[in-house]
Amino acid sequence: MKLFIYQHCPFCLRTRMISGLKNLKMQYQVIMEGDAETPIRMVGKKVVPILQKDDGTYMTESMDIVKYLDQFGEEKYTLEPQNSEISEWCEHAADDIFKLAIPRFTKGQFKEISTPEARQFYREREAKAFGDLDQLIVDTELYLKPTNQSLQQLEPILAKHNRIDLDDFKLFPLLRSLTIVKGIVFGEQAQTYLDNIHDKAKVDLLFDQAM
Ligand SMILES: N[C@@H](CCC(=O)N[C@@H](CS)C(=O)NCC(=O)O)C(=O)O
Repeated sequence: MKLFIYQHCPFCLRTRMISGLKNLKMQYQVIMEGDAETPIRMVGKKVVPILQKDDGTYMTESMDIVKYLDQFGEEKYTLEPQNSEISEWCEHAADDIFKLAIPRFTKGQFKEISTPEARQFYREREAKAFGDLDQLIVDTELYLKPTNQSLQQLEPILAKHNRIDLDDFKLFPLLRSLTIVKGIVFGEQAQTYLDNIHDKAKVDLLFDQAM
């Protein structure tokens, strides 16, 4: 099977996470930002992630791909959540997390933006969605403070969270996105959570390019 992804993309990360957790034999292809032709040829629209199954057919929608890939192998990861706290935390924290992570993604080292044209395309795409990206960086404190507070609230929730379930495919990509943000303070539980899933799923964190 083959996954078409952007390296920075939290939705793509969901699919990389399940593939890694399950040790699936997966090929990866990074689509360049600005390359509309490749995804449109496969699925009729410009979107990632895209899974190409072994029979050659394609699938989109990250959570559908996660559930599909969980069918392989013994151990199951897409279990129904035991409580709603993680999902509620994600909903409450996501806006500020994106306002911190997205402008930094546009400056980061990712294959899909490894040419000046692709980076420019990505900056324009995100500016359309999030507004002035430079201003978001200037306003970092506005989003950093509440996000660090939210991370403190996450600690007791993670302390009693002892198995991977569906909500982790939302939470881990959000926390991984925050690893590109200088000044973010992960509590002990969140740091352990990040390290564990990073190890088990073999997906990269972004601390080395925090800015
Ligand atoms: N609901 C989709 C959302 C995927 C999505 O928004 N992907 C972004 C990349 S982060 C995208 O493809 N944007 C369109 C583009 O690249 O122009 C999913 O969960 O897979």
